[in-house]
Amino acid sequence: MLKTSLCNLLEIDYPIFQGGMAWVATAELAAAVSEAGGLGIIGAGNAEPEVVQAEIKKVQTLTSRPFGVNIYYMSPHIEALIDLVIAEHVPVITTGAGNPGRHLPRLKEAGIKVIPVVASVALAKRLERAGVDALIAEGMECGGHIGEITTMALVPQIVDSVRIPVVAAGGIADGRGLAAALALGAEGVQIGTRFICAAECTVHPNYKKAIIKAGDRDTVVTGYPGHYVRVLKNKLTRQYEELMKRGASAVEFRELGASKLRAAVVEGDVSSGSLMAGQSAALVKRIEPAAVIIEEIMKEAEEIIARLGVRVNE
Ligand code: TUI
Repeated sequence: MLKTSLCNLLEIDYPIFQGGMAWVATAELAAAVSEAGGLGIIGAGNAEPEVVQAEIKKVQTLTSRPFGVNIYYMSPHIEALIDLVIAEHVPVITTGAGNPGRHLPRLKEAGIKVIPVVASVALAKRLERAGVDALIAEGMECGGHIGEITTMALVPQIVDSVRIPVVAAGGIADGRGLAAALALGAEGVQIGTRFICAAECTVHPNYKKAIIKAGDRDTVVTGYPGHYVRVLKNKLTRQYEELMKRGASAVEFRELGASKLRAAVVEGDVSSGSLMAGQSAALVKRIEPAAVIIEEIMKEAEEIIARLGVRVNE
């Protein structure tokens, strides 16, 4: 059976993280993924600490297996969230859109495993020196806030630069992606978009349908330098393109973007909502339980790895 150092480090059965997506990755989804043997992760996003606390408590009632919380470093509640994950003995945190270095001594002292998302070699090296447990190397194929380097190019560069385990993210939705990530030197994968279509994911059904309908060219990157976001094309993204054409200010972009993720997730507004999704959306074919998704990915990866050894020796 396919096991990696990541499974031992985190005491999980399978080297699969579910992305800690803001608004999307609620307790129901995270608990289902953890219960199925992966690492379920609650997405704190910009939520108030009380809301995140309730989600943590809910996961703890639904599963006794390890889970994580993703801390989005542009949140106005960073300090309170760090206090919260320490107080609640959250086993693992992942971090995004910033550098968690200043919080590491306290988090490590509390015994929390810290696994930051990085999109560059420089930050990967700095965070390894600062003492993080593993890293998620996230390529620009992924949904939401993105860096500039593709998964295929970024993962091996980060693997070569650090000694701690690396998790690959961006563009991965099935067993082929897991097998490829392992070939690049990663110890596991983080998957977001496919888990949006998990039966346990609480997003509006319209959001799931839009992902299932998406084809290869249906995502687009919007935003401005330093703040690029990948979403499914719709009326909102056409409005973004207008802003880009006339060189609008960051303030105008922010105003257009405000509350749009909530509109997609809660109201199912597929026209004016921000339907964050990665380029792997086209690989997502149906809604199915998280446990089935994980089983399928593991089975497919194991078969590919077994067959590859034969194929290259023929
Ligand atoms: O964080 C993400 N993806 C996200 S966050 C998000 S929430 C949101 N909501 C509304 C509008 C915009 C965003 C949606 N998607 N991925 C993790 C990630 N982190 N990708 C890239 C980075 C990153 C970037 C710079 C990590 C560190 C970093 O370092 C900066 C520094 O301080 O050195």
